[in-house]
Amino acid sequence: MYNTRIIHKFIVAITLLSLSLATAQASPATRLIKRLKKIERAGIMLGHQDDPVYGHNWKWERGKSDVKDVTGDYPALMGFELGDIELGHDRSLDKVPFDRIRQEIIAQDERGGIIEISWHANNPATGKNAWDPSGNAVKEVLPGGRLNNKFNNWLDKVANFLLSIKDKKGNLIPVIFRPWHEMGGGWFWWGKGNCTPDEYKQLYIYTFDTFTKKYKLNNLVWGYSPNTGDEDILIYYPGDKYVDLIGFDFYDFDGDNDKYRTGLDKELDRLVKTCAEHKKIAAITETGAQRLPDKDWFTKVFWPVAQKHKISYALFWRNAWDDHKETYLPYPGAASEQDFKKFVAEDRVLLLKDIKNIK
Ligand code: BMA
Repeated sequence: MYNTRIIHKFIVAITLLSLSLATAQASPATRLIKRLKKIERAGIMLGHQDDPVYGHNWKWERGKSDVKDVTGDYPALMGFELGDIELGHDRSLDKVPFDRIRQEIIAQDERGGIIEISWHANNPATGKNAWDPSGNAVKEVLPGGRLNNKFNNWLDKVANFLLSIKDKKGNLIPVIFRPWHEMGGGWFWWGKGNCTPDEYKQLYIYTFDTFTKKYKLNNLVWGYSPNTGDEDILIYYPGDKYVDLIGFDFYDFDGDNDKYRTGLDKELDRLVKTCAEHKKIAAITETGAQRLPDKDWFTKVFWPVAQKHKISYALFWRNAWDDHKETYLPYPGAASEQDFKKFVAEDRVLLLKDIKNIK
């Protein structure tokens, strides 16, 4: 009897030890994927783009956030943007210093939050911005194309930034990375009409292989992030091997709440189904009602629909200080401030405090 108990304890100890060794050895990305799945059971994370660097009527202050000013807490997830880093600039296309972005990524990780990264890369064929679709750029940046060297140099700049985000112990900080997003619209050089679906897939896979093999980046949770529409959302899907998360970008741009509600419900339905079939995490990777025209939008438009679906997070787009059209979350004094407080008080809406202890 005595011996059996000792043997049993020994087996339990060995099992626990090997489990913790496995966790310690797992890559930062694998650990983040596991964590996202745990958090998903608790609810939907609130995300906000560029949250701690500027807001509706302020910029560059440290420790400030429109979400925190209204709710008392930071969003669970923060989005950051790398556009213009490929040109060797010190600041992003939204004028945020990349050093500051690095510091905020480290701070968000330290406080137990999650990070998502987007990249509105300039058009390598024309030198204009991401929204210039001309020049056959996708074909030209791929191996054999005349812009392949230039593009490798751009990837090098992005990879080096992603290799520079380390915690105090020197470990790479895991982030959700969703390159070449909204490819189903025609507005980006990597989008519909400007390359074939096959060329798009090659672009995504080339980026994936370069980052994971050449630069050994093991801290990226890869997001495939189409916009919405009637087409199959998997037209440009590079394959299960290259994707951890699928999320769409969908906005309430024209104040037509019914259109947004119906669209969101339909899109979430098919997203969640697709993610279940492909064993991927589901998210709304960009959303919001532009200019916040409706004071009850969060509890009357967004939440009644979003709460019906199993998704990891909803990332609300930025509150630009210099362009008030770009306002997607309330700031102190906004008409929807009280409604937003009600919304975040919902048990299944997660702020930083709700996730920081879910490891
Ligand atoms: C877009 C707009 C732009 C911005 C870009 C990258 O959706 O908000 O003003 O420059 O994202 O953040």
